[in-house]
Amino acid sequence: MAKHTMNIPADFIIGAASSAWQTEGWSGKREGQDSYLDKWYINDRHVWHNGYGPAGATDFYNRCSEDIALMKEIGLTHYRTSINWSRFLTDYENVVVDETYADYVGRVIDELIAIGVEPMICLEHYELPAYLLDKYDGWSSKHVVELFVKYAEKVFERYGDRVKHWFTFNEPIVVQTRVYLDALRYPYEQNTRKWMQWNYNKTLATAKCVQLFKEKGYGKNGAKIGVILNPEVTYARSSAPHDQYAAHVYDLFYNRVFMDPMIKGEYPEELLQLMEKHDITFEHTPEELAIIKNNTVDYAGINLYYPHRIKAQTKAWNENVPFHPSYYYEHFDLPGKKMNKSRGWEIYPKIIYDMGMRIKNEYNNIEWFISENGMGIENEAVFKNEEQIIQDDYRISFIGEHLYYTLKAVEDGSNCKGYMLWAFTDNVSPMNAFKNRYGLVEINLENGRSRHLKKSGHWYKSVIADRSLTVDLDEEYK
Ligand code: BGP
Repeated sequence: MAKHTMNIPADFIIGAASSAWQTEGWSGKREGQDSYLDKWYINDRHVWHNGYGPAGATDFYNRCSEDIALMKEIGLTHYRTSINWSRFLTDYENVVVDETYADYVGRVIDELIAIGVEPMICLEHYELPAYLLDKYDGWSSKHVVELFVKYAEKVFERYGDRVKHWFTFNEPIVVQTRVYLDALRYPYEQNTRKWMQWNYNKTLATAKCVQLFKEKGYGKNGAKIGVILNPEVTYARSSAPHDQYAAHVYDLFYNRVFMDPMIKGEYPEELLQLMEKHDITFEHTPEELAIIKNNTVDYAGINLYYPHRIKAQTKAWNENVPFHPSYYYEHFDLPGKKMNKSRGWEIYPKIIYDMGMRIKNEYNNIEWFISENGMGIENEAVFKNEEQIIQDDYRISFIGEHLYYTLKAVEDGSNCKGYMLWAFTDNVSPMNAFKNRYGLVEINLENGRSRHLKKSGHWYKSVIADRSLTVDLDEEYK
């Protein structure tokens, strides 16, 4: 173990993130305003840990002022959340705004600004209206792309004068990967071609929102529009060509499928060929590709949690099973890896540095920041001290090491502007609900969802105040 101290640049963001559906709860939600997630929860409550889900969440809808006061206490510079598309409108076709919900969003934004916390707003964090899934098959439909852009316009009109950080989607690949590629979630349909169409339509929707944002001059006051992506830092098991190729293909299907068109304006030729070969090419027009080309994002938030280790696929493909990218790869289980056993994710902080260098070298050193990174731990109550404060030293080490590698990437020239923790308070995860806790602030479910700073909350506060990070590292990666 060696101690390292790093200075944190004055303008470097140290914030925390969350989303609408994972915090708000259903208070005030009207009939017909279910999101896709609400519907999944309603249909399949048994898969949600201990029955908790979006219904109660953290009750942020009623307790936002309390949470914002805690943000002030910690001194966050930025806070990201989403606007719940399914609740922002009462009529998705004619984009009729729900004034009660819109007032609440405005209040959250104003209260954040008033205490010096910069709001960062995502237009979608999986909150696709269930109505649009039922009626148009969700993001399969170009009509839904148009409705999303109309919704975005309503949002920009309302809050564009004060919000400086906009994002179209959080992790646009996730819903369709779980639902249509791997059929792990409601409505359990395996359809690789549909997966690819959703991927494409979300890229198109992002480009159209960027276009609108520019045309209407919402960037004039220094505001920016980007996207939050979750590229998987991918390492091949070995240097052998077959493993290297497997990791390369994995990277094309899961990372470059969004990073290339959204940041560089074009799909990788090799990915287009693979899609052609496996008959999963998305429906598109030359005009749409031109919109994508001319409307890349201003910057990107990158969510990074753990590395992905890949080896070549060795089993023969069952011809009766439709194509899946795992035709080319298998996951590789690295012996001796450090684990967060609660979540089942490997801990390897250098992913942040490696991503930083990749963005610098392969993505025009575009402005970016860590938009999510964090550690979900089960049964945190056992770590309470006599004063009932959770002593989450494991989280302090986790954040410290990851922040260290973020700052190291900055030092080595990557255009990284910040680090945002997932999450500000404990909140609801898809299926895992409140099982794994991520927050700087505990939500005590046994005590009316009362809020309590954890040790990490106090530590984060001192890091922000001192603008300096001191961390013990297992080893120095060079
Ligand atoms: C990211 C999502 C978040 C959050 C986080 C933690 O992928 O953007 O919404 O949930 O992961 O993962 P999980 O909740 O599955 O433990």
